[in-house]
Amino acid sequence: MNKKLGLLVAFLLFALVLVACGGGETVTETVEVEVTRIVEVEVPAEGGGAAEAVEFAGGGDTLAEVQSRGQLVCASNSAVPGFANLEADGTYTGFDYDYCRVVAAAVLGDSEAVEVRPTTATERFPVLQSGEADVLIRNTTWTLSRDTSLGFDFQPTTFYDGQGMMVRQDSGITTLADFEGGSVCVQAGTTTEKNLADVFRREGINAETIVLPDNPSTTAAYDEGRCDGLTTDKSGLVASRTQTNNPDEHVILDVTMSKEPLGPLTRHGDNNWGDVVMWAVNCTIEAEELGITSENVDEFLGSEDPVVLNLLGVEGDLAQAMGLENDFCVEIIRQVGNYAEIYDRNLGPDTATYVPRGLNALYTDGGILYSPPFR
Ligand SMILES: N[C@@H](CCC(=O)N[C@@H](CS)C(=O)NCC(=O)O)C(=O)O
Repeated sequence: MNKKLGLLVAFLLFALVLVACGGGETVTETVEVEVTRIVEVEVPAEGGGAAEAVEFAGGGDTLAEVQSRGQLVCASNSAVPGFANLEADGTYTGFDYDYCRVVAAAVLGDSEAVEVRPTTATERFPVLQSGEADVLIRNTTWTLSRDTSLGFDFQPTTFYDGQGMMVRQDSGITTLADFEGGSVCVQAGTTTEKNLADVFRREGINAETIVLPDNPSTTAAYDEGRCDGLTTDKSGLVASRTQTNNPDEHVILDVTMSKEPLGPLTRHGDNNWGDVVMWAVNCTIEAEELGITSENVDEFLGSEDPVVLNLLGVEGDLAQAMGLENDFCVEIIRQVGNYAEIYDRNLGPDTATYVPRGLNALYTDGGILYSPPFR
């Protein structure tokens, strides 16, 4: 381990210990801020600038590592039903988890070759930075500072979200202004925490913010009545509502406090691995647009449409430039499905975590999902 990497790991461990020893249920700004400092302050102290920070955060050849290991280590979530949830039988389910499977299908031809590394909001960035995981797929918002000073690359947004607010139906709260003199539960290490402070400041609302370390404790604190409202991404609120004692007693206000584009992250500096994850995601979106599903993908192999033949690798050798098999997209669709199949399985009308497609519809259906060409 070189000196810089050693220093980084030491600081990250120190930061994690700080969090673990944070004491009590209520914490203030923790690891994300610590990590930001580590990356921004420690690297220049070693004599580098922005480019050094990127190298420091880890380039490498993740594709080769995953292929030789035969398994993808995917940093994700374990407590957000619909997105990434550890079930009672020890298996994972969810939209984000399915995107871990998409990457494994693309790279290894086996969507089940995934080891999930569950992370809280505060743990997720050190886990990817240190190389403990190959990719982070966990309701993580694409922001400038995460993209730059934290040393990541954001791959295509898989879920366009926005921050919302949940309240008890009988609370009488219908707008953010009604929080004057009230309180809100929020999870540490999230964009949520910062957006809330910004919105309340902008609107001149004086309310107490109770910051908790993870999703279960944040939802439980709200459910026990310690706060008047619970705020996170709207998708997260749908998940959290299922975790309350009486979901029907809670409503999600018709308020959107921010933009939260959620998608996979890779380490900055490993461009080829970033391309692999990017085109694996794009495959699912393009397949939906072309009407290719896990059920009919084999029929499409005999298509006469050159666009389909390129996507499925029947013609051309597009994927070889990334070090993948030409049929990587066939494996994704066959084993995991196209975007709509993944969405409906986890967030569709027949699930307990139903979220209307909204912005996440294809651009041809009034949404903003759009894959660049497989050309
Ligand atoms: N998208 C926001 C929030 C993401 C986030 O961490 N949300 C919480 C609340 S839904 C969560 O996933 N918690 C899971 C956990 O701590 O186990 C971000 O990137 O900061």
